[in-house]
This record gives sequence, structure tokens and C-alpha cells, in this order.
Amino acid sequence: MHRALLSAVLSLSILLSTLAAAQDASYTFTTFTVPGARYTAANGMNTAGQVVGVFQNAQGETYGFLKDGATLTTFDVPGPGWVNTGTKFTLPHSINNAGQIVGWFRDASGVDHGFLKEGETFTQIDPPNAIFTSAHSINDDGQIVGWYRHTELRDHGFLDDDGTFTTFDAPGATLTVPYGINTAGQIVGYYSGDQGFLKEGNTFTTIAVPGGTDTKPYGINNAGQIVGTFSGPGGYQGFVATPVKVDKIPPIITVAASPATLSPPNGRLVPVTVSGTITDGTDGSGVQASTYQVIDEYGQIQPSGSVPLVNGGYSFTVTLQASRRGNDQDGRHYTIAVSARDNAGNLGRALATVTVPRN
Ligand SMILES: [Ca+2]
Ligand SMILES: [Ca+2]
Repeated sequence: MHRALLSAVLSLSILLSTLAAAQDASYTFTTFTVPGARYTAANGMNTAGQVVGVFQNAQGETYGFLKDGATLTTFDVPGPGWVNTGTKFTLPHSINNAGQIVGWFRDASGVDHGFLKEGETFTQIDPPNAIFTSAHSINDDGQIVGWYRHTELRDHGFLDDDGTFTTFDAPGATLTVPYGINTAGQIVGYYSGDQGFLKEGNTFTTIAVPGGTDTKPYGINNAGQIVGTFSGPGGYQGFVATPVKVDKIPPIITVAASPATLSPPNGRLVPVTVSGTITDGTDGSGVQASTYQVIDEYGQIQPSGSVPLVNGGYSFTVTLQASRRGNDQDGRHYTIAVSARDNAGNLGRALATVTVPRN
């Protein structure tokens, strides 16, 4: 069921390493090292370009850093109760557009906790009954997601909304590890070792790259695009999954015929202009093809063809005859049907009538 949902909602575009290598480089790379560090990794970046990450110094101690332009600030979660003594193990994961930073740190007892850094204020993050906590992502509303180990030695996800914890498991999962949250509150991560998930409210959707195994989503942006890694034929590869909008609304069509009345019924051929608009809405899949057909109640004069659409509008001419049978009490009716199909296959139709009246 989850896989079916996935195929309806997501199309996965897989960034194969071979494909990337065959293309021209489209990035400018800037590299940096925290001075004196033997290991530096950047883990997160916000829209303003502030970067957070982790480094290890020559003594093997692990600290966080914030890089803001050329300014590099290092930090360590202060050890509770220890004056001027840091924890010497601080690992930031994410920074939001308000400059709030989340990650995890190890205290002097060797116990791991999540943290939130706001300016110089640190808040320790421990869901109830946690013996290990790592905060992985914070969105622009300050909602934090992460992973914790319960005293029962089970691994759960948590959402920390301003100090209020909601813990959750993917259905049937013994391990749930959320990695990303966007401003819509959509959460991605992986569960029970080899499956990715998307959580929207209380609905979980499995994220699995077709043909691959061990899909691990690591992030989701505000457009709902999901990034991560999976095991494919060429080893572990990256992926970008882009949601596909499902278009169920047919094109909207207007149609008018001029003249709409052919009188007197003297048998002459009259050019009738048929005009209107065909649009598929801003969220539509777009108009694929449009046609017209004239239905003559006598079955005699029934031109048809394609509708020339220019910038959503059209105008064409059909030639109809101003004639009717003498005993046709309500006059002769030509029905002009304009039909259009969108790229999702939805068919729309609109009608206009041209009448040869009795009187
Ligand atoms: Ca449509
Ligand atoms: Ca009639």
C-alpha cells in the first residue's frame, strides 16, 4: 500500500554518479579547514549562507563550528555544572534561517543528548526516558526532529515543538530515525534499517528508490523534494525525489459563435467565427491537444478539425449553411463542440449553438 502511494505521489530522479561525472561541472567549490583541525566536516547551511559543522582538533576532541562568511566561530556545549569546562564532544547537524543550531553532544558521563543553540544559549534536548538523543534538523518555525534511544532499548523518532515532545515510530518499525523537517512540517528519515519514510501529520509514506535497497532520506526542502542515499547497482548513490502533482481537473474551455443566428434561411453559406479560451490552471499539467466538431441536427454540414491555440486563446471560422426544413418548428441547430485534453489525460468540453430560426 505504501509503495502504491509512493508511485502515485513521487517520481524519483536518481542522480547516478556516472551521469554526474559525464556532465560539465556546474558548481563552484570553496573548501575550508578549521585552523589546527585534523578533520573538518560541514553538515548544514541556511539561506543566508551560514554553515555549521564539526571538527576534530589535534587532541582528538570534537567541537562544533559556525562559519558566517569569513568569520569562523567554534563552540562546545558547556558541561552542566562544570565551570569553564566544555563537553569536548559537540556535533552540530543543522542551522535554520533564524540561526538556530541543533545537534548532539556527549556529556562527561559519556551520555549523549541533543542540543539547541540560540546565540550563546544552549538547551539540552532529551525526550522522556531517553538514554541517547541526537537532534538532526530544525525548521524555520523552530520545530526540531531527531532520534532517541528509549530505556527499553528501542529507537524512536521525536518532534520537539518548543519543548513539547511528540515521539513516533513508522508503522511496525523497531527503529525510526528522522533526519529532516521542512517548514510545512513534513518529516523524512528511515526506519528498521532499510526503508525511507515521509511523515505528513500521522500519515507515513514509504520512500524507496526503484531498483535499489536501503533508501535513507536525509533531507526535505520546502518544495517537498527529498534527498538521500540508497544502495543501487553501483553501490551507494545519492538521489533527489521530486513530488509529482496529480492533475485531476480537465482544461477549462470557453466558446462563443458569431453570428449565433443565421437568418434569413436563404441557403447562403455563412462564415461563423468560433472563439474562446482553453486553460488548464496554474497548477495544471497543461493543454495537450484541442479539437472542434460541428454537429448538425440534420447530419449534413459537420466540419471538424484541430483548434489553433495561441497563448490560451483561439479563433477560427467554420462555414455553415443558412437553411432549414420548412417543417422544423424550432429551427435548425448546429452544435459546435470544442474539446481539450490535458497532459494528465483529463478531457474538457464546451458547446456553442448556431441556430437557423423558423422566424
Ligand atoms: Ca488539468
Ligand atoms: Ca430543429
